[in-house]
Amino acid sequence: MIVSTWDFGAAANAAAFARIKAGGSLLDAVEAGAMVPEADPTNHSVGFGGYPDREGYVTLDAIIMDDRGNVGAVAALEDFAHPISVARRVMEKTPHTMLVGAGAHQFALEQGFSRTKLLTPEAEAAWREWLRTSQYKPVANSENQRGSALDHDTIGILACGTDGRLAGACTTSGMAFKLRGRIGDSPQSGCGLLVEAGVGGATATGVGEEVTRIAGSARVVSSMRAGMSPMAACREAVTHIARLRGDAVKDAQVAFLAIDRRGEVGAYALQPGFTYAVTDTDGHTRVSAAESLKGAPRAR
Ligand code: SD4
Repeated sequence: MIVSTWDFGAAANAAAFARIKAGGSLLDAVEAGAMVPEADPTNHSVGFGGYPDREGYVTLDAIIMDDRGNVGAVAALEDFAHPISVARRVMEKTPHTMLVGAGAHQFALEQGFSRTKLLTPEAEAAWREWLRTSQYKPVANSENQRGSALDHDTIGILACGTDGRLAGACTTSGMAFKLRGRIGDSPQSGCGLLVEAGVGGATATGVGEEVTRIAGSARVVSSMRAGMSPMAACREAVTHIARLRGDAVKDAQVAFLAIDRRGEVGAYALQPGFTYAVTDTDGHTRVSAAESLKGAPRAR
């Protein structure tokens, strides 16, 4: 089973599924899946074509992990189109779990990755337009509204083998027009992503600060460890954020997607509009709308 966030998860799942069919591991699969939106210039907040920070720099965050505590991540990485692959090298070639900024950049070069200009003319134009007002107001569900000024399209992808083994990846350029140096939940283990052998995995999307405050994915996995279903665990984490943050999150989107070791999938969001893609063991994909605290899912 492969699950991933938002409508564009369907294309990522297809790449991940193909990788497994070709004999790849679960890690190979989630990396291949994450690379799809990273390479897509119409996706304005993963990899190439991502919206920049408010200084005009595209900075990328990514994490990859298996279910045995092997983790690699990069944050605030510039000039490389596939941060997920650099994150995997951090996991496999260093004793560390995360490299950031200039050090991550140097490491990527040393590992043989080629530099790429990430700021596309379209993203630059959106940034210049944003500079006219410089208003920072994240828009809920902009992931599914291509071209909106505050587009942000994180992909979190989880794969569960027929033997219950798990792997996950999460990659993003973060919130559009963020402060320079800002790092969200996505590359932080236990925030944007966590997978644990014998339990399951969870990933998050939406306003990363709200996820980081509660170590959201770790919370979802803990709830599943304690016996909750993936859906109940996601709902518990969202409810906790709403209770904790009140009015501060009234217009924000935060969503969790989880899978347990048996392949049961669940998701829950703060606002309606969060969608996720599920690919089953036969390779069939469906995109579903998650239930939310603030109302019914939008009809699809
Ligand atoms: C972040 N959580 O950097 C990411 C953004 C995101 O869909 O998920 N966008 O805060």
